[in-house]
Amino acid sequence: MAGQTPVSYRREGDIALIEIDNPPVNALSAAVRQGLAEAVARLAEDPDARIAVLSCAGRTFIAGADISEFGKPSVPPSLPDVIAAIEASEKPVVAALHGTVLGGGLEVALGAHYRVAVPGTRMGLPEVTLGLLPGAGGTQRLPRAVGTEAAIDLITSGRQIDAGEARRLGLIDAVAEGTDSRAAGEAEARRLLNQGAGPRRLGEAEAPAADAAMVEEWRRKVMKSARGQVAPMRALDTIVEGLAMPFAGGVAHERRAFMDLMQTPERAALIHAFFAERRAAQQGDLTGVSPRKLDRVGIIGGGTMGQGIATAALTAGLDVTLVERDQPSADKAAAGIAKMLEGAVKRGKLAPEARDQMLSQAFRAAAAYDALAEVDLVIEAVFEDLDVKREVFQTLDSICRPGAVLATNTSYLDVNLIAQATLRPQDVIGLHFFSPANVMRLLEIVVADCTAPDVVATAFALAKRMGKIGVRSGVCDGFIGNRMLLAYRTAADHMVLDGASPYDVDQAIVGFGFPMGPYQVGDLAGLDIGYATRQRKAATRDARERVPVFADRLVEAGRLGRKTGRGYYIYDDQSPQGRPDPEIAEMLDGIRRELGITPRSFTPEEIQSRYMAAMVNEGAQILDEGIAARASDIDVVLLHGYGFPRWKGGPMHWADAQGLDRIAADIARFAQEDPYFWQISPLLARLAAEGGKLADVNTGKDMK
Ligand code: 3H9
Repeated sequence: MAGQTPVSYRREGDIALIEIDNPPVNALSAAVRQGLAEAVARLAEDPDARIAVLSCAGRTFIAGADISEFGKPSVPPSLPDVIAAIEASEKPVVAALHGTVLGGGLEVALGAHYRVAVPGTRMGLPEVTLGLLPGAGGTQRLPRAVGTEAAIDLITSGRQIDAGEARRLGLIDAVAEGTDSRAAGEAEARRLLNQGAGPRRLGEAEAPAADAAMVEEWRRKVMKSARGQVAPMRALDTIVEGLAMPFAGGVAHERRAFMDLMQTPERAALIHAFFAERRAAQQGDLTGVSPRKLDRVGIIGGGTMGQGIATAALTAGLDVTLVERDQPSADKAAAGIAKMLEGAVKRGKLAPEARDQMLSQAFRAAAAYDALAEVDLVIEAVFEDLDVKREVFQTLDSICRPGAVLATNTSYLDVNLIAQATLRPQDVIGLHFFSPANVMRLLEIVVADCTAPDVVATAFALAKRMGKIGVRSGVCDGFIGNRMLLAYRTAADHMVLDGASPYDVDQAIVGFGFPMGPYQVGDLAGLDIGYATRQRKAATRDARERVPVFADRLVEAGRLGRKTGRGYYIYDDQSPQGRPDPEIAEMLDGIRRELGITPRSFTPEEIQSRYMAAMVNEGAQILDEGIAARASDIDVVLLHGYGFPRWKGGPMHWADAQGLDRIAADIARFAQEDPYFWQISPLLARLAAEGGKLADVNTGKDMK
């Protein structure tokens, strides 16, 4: 209701109940901060209140500051002031926690005098994952609650802990029974009143010691784990430096660091990534469209991909029938799935009983397609060959019940041609999972010409149920991700032909922030994959296209990457992660001589700018063609499927931040050598000329 505060104050006997109700996650918007400040003032004036319980309605206690307010002018009261007022209260305040108590939410709880949580509550200070550090006293109050080392660990990693660990660390006073956090808070308040307990302020507690050797050790760890980022190290320094000051000085020091980080490109990129991931599911044309029934899933093909998809579906609580060509293959796939589930049990992600139940009741592996007659959705994950896939879909058409969704896991092929193999193309869609499918969060949802809206909605519902991020793509060779990959990989191959070594390229790309360079990735995936694609396209190749002859020669020499112990790198006991192979340089010299190329050197910066320009140019083209609905969807694909460094936000965000005119100028320069490859996307050229941004382009399929 307009004008109504999201914070309520009422009393039960001598206990004041302050409740925040600001769905969906009780973020600390200006109205919540104002409401909290008023509630604390009212508590002071209320003669009948002796203690207060602060709790939240809905699914969670406060999940943090309101991220959507970042970058806008700040509206008083500030969160540090509100928390200081809570802490200063003469009447004790008990924070009653449930859900995910994160960031500013945990800082509010630390400003309260006592903390109690219901089982299942999770807590953390995830600010570094947004390029920030806790800016409302967290860097100074948390160490006073749990000790310096535990605080450094939690703040520099941003990891969440459960109520049990929080209790052991001393972050909370008790884990209550039941699910009602307010009732738990009231019980704690009653107990405290009976004891005659007064306020207990972390801000008045003595600062814990910060052992120099321990801090140095953490500095080394953070340097390694947060390579390329500024926030985690700044957070560490802020904790330690602040603890050497009186509390008020430490908090002021923290505030300055928080404000500095607010201005960084890293903060903008990470918050962009956060909202981009959530925006991907918003599809304007699906408003009011209900997904189809989705309980039983069929999977065709029990290779690594089929096994991963089956594992992800089982873990999501779906019933799974996997079909292989014969019973021994079906049994082998079943064993693989059992192993993957066992891995989840070992990592503590799955209870052994749940695993047993899945394998005995929710899963079966069969050798005949008839087993799929009654499933709601079939995902085909067979060999990547159009004729093979069309045949599979013809069979499915004759077997599956009407209304079943028929999905292909192809990563390149034309989903329209696959759909046309059936008499129900409206039921056909692409679901491109990434390997290992039980781990990778990305799912490209490939919508073909005839795909019905409720089939698209079903695909998004599946993604959500599996805990994956579904990104919609139109049909084209490679969809969003693999099409981009081909473009930047080609730019890398051209540099290698012209004189760079694959090791120079990998190093420069790792230097940019990717976990691996393109040749390391190739070795890991198997070089035969790219070879097969090149062979498939050889007949229709344009004469002006430069062929990476060296890549073909490696495969023809039996060097397929890690699986054969040799690819671009040598893999053996001495160097399991791979070491450069001198034979590669010789081979490349020979090829350059054959092709009449005079080799030249490339600086890391030039390698990065060519690689990125190719990626951005292809992304702009994908956007212009409507294959992706918005630039942020492309960013999500690259972040979650291709190792793009999250703290740079994704290629489209990165390009906007660099300035598109700069990238367009780079492309124009590269085009002087190779006008065939370096054709600038008309959209990119136009935006660069107009001073526009990729982020503002919308092909009209989404809501925002
Ligand atoms: C901070 O606190 C700084 C302070 O130290 C200092 C300040 C001075 N703000 O993820 P979901 C929206 S930094 C605004 O789909 P789930 C989200 O966009 C903050 N909006 O649900 C989505 O909207 P929509 C530290 C937020 O159940 C909806 O809520 N806190 C915020 O899978 C549902 O979200 C964090 O970093 C927010 N803080 O996961 C926590 N949070 O429906 C960030 C969520 O329109 N949040 N929304 O798409 C999360 O990690 C998850 O959202 C959470 C729920 C675990 C809470």
